[in-house]
Amino acid sequence: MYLMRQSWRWYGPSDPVSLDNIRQAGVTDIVSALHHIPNGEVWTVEEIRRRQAQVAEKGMVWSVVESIPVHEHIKTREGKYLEYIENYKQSIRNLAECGIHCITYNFMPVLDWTRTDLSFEMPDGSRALRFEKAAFVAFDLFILKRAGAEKEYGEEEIVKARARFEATSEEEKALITKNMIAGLPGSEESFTVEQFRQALDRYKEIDAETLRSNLIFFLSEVCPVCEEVGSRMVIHPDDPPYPILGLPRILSTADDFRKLIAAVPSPANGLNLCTGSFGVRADNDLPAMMREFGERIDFVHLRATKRDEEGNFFEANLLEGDVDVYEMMKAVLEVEQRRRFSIFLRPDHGHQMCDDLNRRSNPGYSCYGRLRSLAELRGIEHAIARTME
Ligand code: CS2
Ligand code: MN
Repeated sequence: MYLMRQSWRWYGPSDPVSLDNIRQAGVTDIVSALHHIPNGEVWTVEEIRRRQAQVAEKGMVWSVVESIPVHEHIKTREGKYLEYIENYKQSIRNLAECGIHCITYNFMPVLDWTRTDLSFEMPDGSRALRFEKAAFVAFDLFILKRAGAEKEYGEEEIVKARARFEATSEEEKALITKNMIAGLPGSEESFTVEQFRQALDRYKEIDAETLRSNLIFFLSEVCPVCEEVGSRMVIHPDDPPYPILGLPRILSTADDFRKLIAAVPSPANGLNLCTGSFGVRADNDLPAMMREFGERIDFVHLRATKRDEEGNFFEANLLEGDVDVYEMMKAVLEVEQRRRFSIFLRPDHGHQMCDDLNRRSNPGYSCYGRLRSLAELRGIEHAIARTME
């Protein structure tokens, strides 16, 4: 049987969760990135080997890169984008030389994932990440004061956002601002409000079709290199999976990925199916996407969000959200047997729980919370696999 490769994101030596702990969770494969190398620069073989050795010393393998960040100039196709693409190719070659062939990236303008609350208290006392619509709209309209923003919201949304803003302390406003733009770990960028406005401005003339064609250009450059060295680029979906702050979005639905394959059919053009990100939209059928795109999915993020009619969502306990984890795992197992390939699968964000609550951790990347998810995933996989024997 082909079972998942039990994977875990480790930010490197500064990650508060140690490799010793990770190993005890049953993890075999590490997902990591060289976060200390500035966006756009080449990852040298020497730096890659250093990280690999740290992981190998603890009996695991660095198998997946998450992510080589795509420089903003590549997304907007301006400035030194050609040079950054060449550097990207070189990083792909260097990684392949070290035996690492699965490369995650995203093509979200300016921000990686976005949440208003990084410490939302659940009824059981654990803490989750949350996107609160009214707080988000209040940030956009009354803190960022983005020109034209009010045209993008309904009347009722604006009324709610104003009430939310007026009832919010200065301290909490500062916190929401920080959560929105101070850069989450792995996003590599961090802004002041003024810098953030400027960053958004660079996308004024870039609509979704332009952004998509910039992605297609980027892929048509790097995919041939991947094919040469046997690697695959797996794109992470937009989070949340719809336009925000006037920014275009191009990887929020199954159809978005269909378009991408039609434009760049190379087998190196792959998908990182993140159920937490895609799952925020009720119209994304995740197991169906797994089955349809399975040949191109080498890496899966398992996480479940819970949404409501107002557009809020929070990251729920794995088995209590909107994602049908059982159906999803079945689809993963089917694809694995069909392909004769073990997919890298990691718990995405987890709650802060137990001793996580007494420690600092990267938002979403606590130890116990993810351990709980991984344990549940292994149980589900085990049970399904037994019925398939
Ligand atoms: C991650 C993303 O924490 C997360 O949600 O899945 O930050 C992901 O690493 C990037 O979008 C991939 O480029
Ligand atoms: Mn994800």
